[in-house]
Amino acid sequence: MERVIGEARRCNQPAYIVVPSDHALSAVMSADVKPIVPRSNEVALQNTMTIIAERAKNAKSLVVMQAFTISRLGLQKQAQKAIEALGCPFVTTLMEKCIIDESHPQFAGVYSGAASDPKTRQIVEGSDLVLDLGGVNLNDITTSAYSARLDLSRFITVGVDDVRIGDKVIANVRLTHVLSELAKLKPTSAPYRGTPQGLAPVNGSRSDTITMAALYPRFAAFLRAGDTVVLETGSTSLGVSPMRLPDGVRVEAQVLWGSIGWATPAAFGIALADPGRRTILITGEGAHQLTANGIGDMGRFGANVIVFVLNNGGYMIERALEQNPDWTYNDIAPWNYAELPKALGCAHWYTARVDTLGELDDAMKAARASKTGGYVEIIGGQMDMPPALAFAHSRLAELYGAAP
Ligand SMILES: Cc1ncc(C[n+]2csc(CCOP(=O)(O)OP(=O)(O)O)c2C)c(N)n1
Repeated sequence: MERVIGEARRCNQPAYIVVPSDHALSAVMSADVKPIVPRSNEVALQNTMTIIAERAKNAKSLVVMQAFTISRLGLQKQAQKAIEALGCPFVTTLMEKCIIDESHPQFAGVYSGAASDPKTRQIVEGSDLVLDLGGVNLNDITTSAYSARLDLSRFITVGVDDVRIGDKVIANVRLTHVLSELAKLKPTSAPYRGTPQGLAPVNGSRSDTITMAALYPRFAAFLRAGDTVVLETGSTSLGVSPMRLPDGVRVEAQVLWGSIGWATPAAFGIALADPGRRTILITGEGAHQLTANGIGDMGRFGANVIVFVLNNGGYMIERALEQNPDWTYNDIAPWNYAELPKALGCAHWYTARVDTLGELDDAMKAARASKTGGYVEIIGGQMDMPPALAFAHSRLAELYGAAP
């Protein structure tokens, strides 16, 4: 298909592709095909390592940022070994959480520009050398509306196939090989030790309505080793991502592309691909409306997913980031979300619609215990934002010249 599409573009003419009707039955990839990692150019790899070792030795401070490519390529263990050999702090961004457990003593927090914990921000922005493993994507979301103060001349970016040092690019050097070489380095000083952080305390009493200040610590407390949490673009991903999460939790998010509607069918696919883990979907109701039929597929194929839908009366993140929060674009049809699983054939799922913290706590327990699937519609305030979104909101309000 790619060849034909390439030809169509080269000739600037239509192309015709016929797909055999039994194509869908063929294996996507035969089980014995292993992805091939091309070799690195040995000289280029040695040059790279000499430069990194020299820069790391001379740097007064060094920090590692890791990109989502590390987990895509299954390089988590190698990255951890490299970070341990370097002995320096490491941070993640909103897009690449939990690649390495957040209880790791060298973990220094989630970096998101001015919305970061001040200590994390100082570690990243004050570092002489930032070693970017995998090619971190610094976009509007990961930098909290471009509030990052990063001097890119202090970066060494180890991409999947090349290394960028200032203006210089060294080609044909693979990420996996750089990580193996980094793991052989001897730390020049005692390793960094961050202040171990527990999970955020769960707050509020049973009869309280559900605020974001009470909701996100509950999500962190709810998640456990063996869970894969799928975060939809919207206020929920900005609420969950800065939270310290338990070890053994995996996070799937697509901050860079940010196409809403992704997370519901993605959770279905993730649950099918790895039934040994429990898949938890956390989505806003606006994004969910685009692809909510994916719930029917979960029921049909017996994927035991727990779905949390935050119903805050429309597109809150858009209200927060636009000049006029009341634009009609942000209002959506008021569905009865908690009734969707039944309508979509998930007859035995646990479902609930919750307005208070007590109801939420009970629903979380019952959804966790369900052997078929769980669906919890959480009623939230229309402009009750998690801190990272409130930050971006006030920053943009300043730019727009309106009162936050
Ligand atoms: C396909 C697509 N359409 C529109 C957008 C713009 N957009 C980003 S977030 C969002 C609304 C999300 O609302 P909701 O899921 O209810 O989450 P909330 O922020 O309210 O919690 C929209 C419309 C997008 N990112 N992708």
